Amino acid sequence: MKKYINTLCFMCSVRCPIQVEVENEQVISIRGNPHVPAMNGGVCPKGVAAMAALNDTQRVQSPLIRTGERGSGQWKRVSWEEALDYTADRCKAIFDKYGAKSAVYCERANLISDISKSFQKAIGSPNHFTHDTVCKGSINTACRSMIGYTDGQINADWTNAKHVVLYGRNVFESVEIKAMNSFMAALEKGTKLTYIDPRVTITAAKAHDYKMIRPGGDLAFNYALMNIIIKEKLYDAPYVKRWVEGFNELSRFVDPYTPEWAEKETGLPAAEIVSLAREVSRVKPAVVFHYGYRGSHHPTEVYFRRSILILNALIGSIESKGGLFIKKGLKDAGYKAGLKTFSSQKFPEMEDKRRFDGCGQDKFPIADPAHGVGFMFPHAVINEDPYPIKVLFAFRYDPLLSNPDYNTNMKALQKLDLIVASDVNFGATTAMADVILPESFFLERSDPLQMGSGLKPAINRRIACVRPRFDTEPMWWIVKQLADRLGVGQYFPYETAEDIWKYQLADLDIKIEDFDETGSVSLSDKAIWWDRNDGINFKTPSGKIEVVSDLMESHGIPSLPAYEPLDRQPDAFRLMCGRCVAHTNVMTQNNLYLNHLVPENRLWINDRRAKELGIADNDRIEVASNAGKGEMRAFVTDLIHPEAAFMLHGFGHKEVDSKRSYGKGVADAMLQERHHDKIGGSPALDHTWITVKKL
Ligand SMILES: Nc1nc2c(c(=O)[nH]1)N[C@H]1C(S)=C(S)[C@@H](COP(=O)(O)OP(=O)(O)OC[C@H]3O[C@@H](n4cnc5c(=O)[nH]c(N)nc54)[C@H](O)[C@@H]3O)O[C@H]1N2
Ligand SMILES: Nc1nc2c(c(=O)[nH]1)N[C@H]1C(S)=C(S)[C@@H](COP(=O)(O)OP(=O)(O)OC[C@H]3O[C@@H](n4cnc5c(=O)[nH]c(N)nc54)[C@H](O)[C@@H]3O)O[C@H]1N2
Ligand code: SF4
Ligand SMILES: [Mo]
Repeated sequence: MKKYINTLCFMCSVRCPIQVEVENEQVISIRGNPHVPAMNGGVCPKGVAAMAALNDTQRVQSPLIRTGERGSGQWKRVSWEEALDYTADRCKAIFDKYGAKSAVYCERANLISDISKSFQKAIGSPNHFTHDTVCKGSINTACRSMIGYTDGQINADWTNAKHVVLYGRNVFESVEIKAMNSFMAALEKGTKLTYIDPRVTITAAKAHDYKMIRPGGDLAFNYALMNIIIKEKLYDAPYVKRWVEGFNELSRFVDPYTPEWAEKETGLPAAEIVSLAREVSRVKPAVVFHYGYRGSHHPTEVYFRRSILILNALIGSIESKGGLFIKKGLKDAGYKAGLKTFSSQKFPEMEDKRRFDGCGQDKFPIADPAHGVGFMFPHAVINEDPYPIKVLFAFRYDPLLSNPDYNTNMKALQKLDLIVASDVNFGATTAMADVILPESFFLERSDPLQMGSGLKPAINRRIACVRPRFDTEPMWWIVKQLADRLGVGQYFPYETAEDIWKYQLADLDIKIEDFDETGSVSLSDKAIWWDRNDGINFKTPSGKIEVVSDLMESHGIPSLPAYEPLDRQPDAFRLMCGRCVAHTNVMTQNNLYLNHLVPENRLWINDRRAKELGIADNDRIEVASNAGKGEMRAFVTDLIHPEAAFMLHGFGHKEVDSKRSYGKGVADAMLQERHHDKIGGSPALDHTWITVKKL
C-alpha cells in the first residue's frame, strides 16, 4: 500500500519539509511537503537524488575498523558491539593519559547537535565545533556585535521586499527552496534585484542590475553607499534616531569614502553607487541588503558583514516588512517554555575549560563558542596548542575538505591517535578514519524535533520513511552507546526517537500525534512582527543596533577601523569558490544522479587573460598556489572578472571507495592557503592567489 510521509530533507543543511511517497519499502517519489505553501510542491535536484543515495551500494554499509594504512580503503567489517567497544576502549586509554579534553567533536550542525554537545560535556571536553564556523562564523560574529542575535536568528522577508541587494548570494543556484520560491514570486510582482559578484551566476542573469565588482571590492562599495546615504540624508531618520547607536561616529567615519574613492577598489563607476543609494532609499524600509553566506571571504570579513547590516540599519529595514526580521520562537508565540534540551542538564565540572580554538577565550574572544572556530583545528593538533589533541569525532562533517589547505589538514589528521567518523558515505575524512560508525540515511531514521523559528514559528519532525537498507543506526543511538561505554550514559535518558520527542515536549502542551498529519505543529497562524517604532527587542547592551559595538570595543576590537585595501597580484588570479545547483558542498559528488549531472569542476577564467596565457576552453591546465596544486580543465569565458578565477567547491575526491567521484576535478581546499578572519573566525576562502598554466 502507498504511504505519503511528511519529513525533513537532509541532502543539504537547509532541511526543507518534504513529502516522501513509499510503497513496499521503496521510495517512489520525493516532493515538497504540500502543507508548506512556500515549497510549491518542489525540491531541488539534490533532494530528488536522495533516492539514489538511499540505495547506493557505495555507501558505508556496516561498522568498519581500519586494517590497512589510513586512507587505503582496507577495512574489517565488524558488529556494532565490536566497533563501539573498540572505540570506547581506545578513548579510555587516551583519556587516561591526556584527559578527555584531548577529544574534539565536530559536526555539521543538525538536529542532534544538542545531544552531541551533551556528549562532550558528559565526558568532560570543552572541544566541540560545528560546520557553521567554516561557513558563516564571521557573519554570526557581525550579527551578534550589532543586534545581539546570531545570523541563524534573523532572516529576510523575501516576499514583501521591494529591492534586494545580493553580494554573491547566489540564491538561484545555492538554493534554499522556500526562500527561492518566495523571492521568485516577488520578482514576478516587481521586486528589484541588484546582484554583485565578480562572476555572472544564474542569479546575476535574473537581476535588474548586475555589477561585476573586483574580487573583494564589496567593503569599499558599501562604505561609499553609506557615504551617499548619509550625505544626501537618504536614511530613515526616525528609525536611526530611535534604534542606531553610533550614527555620529559612522558619519565621520564614512566621510572620506566617497563613490569616486570606491571606483578604484571596486572597478565600478561612482555614478552607479550613487544611483543605487538613491534607488533603495525611495522604497525604504522594504529593502534587503542580504548578509549572505559565502562569497568575499577575506581576513576583513567581519567588517564586510557588519557593513551590510549597517546599510539595513540606515535604511530602517531591520524588523520591517520587506526587510530583515528577527525570527520568533515559542515564547513569542505565547508559550511559557521551549523545547527541553539535553545539554541544559547539570554536568560535572570540567577539569580544564580551555578550548582547542580559544573561542570565546584568548584567541577569538568574540566568536561564538556555540559553534567554535573550526579553522583552528589543524593548528591545535599540529602545534599541540594549547595541549595535545589526540581524538577526533568527525560526525556528519568533513574537516579534510571543508577547511582551507588540504595538505596541512592531512598532516593534522595523520598526527591523531584516533579518528572516529560517522557518515553515510565514504567522505574524505571518513576514508581516513580508524573506525566508522555509519549512520542510517535520513530517509531511514527519525531525529530529534526541530524548532523552526520564523515569522510564523513551528516545530518540525523528521521521521523514518523506510527501514535501513544496511547495518546502520541513527546518530543519537550511536552517541548514547558510546556514552554508556564511557560511563556517562545517564545523560542520555532515551531508548527510541519517541522517547526523545517526549523529552523535548515535556514542558509543552503538544503531543507527538500532533505531527502526524502535516509533519509539523504550527505555533502561530499569523506572522509575528515587533513594533518597529518602539518594540524591537535587540539583545545588545544598549538595546539598540550597535554600529559602535560594546561587544567589540569591550574586547579592544575597533568597530570602525580605517579601510585597508586588499593586496593585488596582477599576474595571478584571485581564487573564488562556490556551489552549483546539482551538488551539496563535499557530500554528493559520488551520488549516482548528481555525478551524472556535474561530474567534475573546471576553472572559470576570463577569456582575455586566458588568451594571454595561450589557454583555450576545455584545455587541461595546472593551477597552483602557495598551498598546493592540481590539474583540471579550463572554462574560458567573459562571464568572470579578469582578476578572478572560480571553481566549484566539493571536487577532487580521493576516497577509493567512492568510485564515481574518485580523482575527478580539483579540491579548492588543495589550493586555498590558511588565511582567516582573526575576529570573526571564518576561513578567508576567497583570499588566495593562484597561477594557471596550460599543460
Ligand atoms: N545547490 C546547493 N545549494 C546550497 C548549498 C550547496 O552546497 N548546493 N549549500 C548551502 C550552504 S551550506 C551555503 S553556505 C549556501 C551558500 O550560498 P551562497 O553564498 O549564495 O553560495 P556560493 O555558491 O558559495 O556563492 C558564492 C558566490 O560569491 C561569489 N564571490 C566570490 N568572491 C566575491 C566577492 O569578492 N564579492 C562578491 N560580491 N561575490 C564574490 C562567487 O563568485 C560565488 O558566486 O548555499 C546553501 N545552498
Ligand atoms: N574549501 C572550502 N571549504 C569550505 C567551503 C568552501 O566553499 N570551500 N564551504 C564551507 C561551507 S559554506 C560549509 S556549510 C561547510 C560544509 O562542510 P561539511 O559539513 O563538511 O560538508 P557537507 O558536504 O555538508 O557534509 C559533510 C559530511 O557529512 C556527511 N553526511 C551527509 N549526510 C549525513 C547524514 O545524514 N549522517 C551522517 N552521519 N553524515 C552525513 C557527508 O557524507 C560528508 O562526508 O564547508 C565549508 N568549508
Ligand atoms: S535545498 Fe534541496 S537538498 Fe537542501 S534540504 Fe532543500 S530539497 Fe533538500
Ligand atoms: Mo554553508
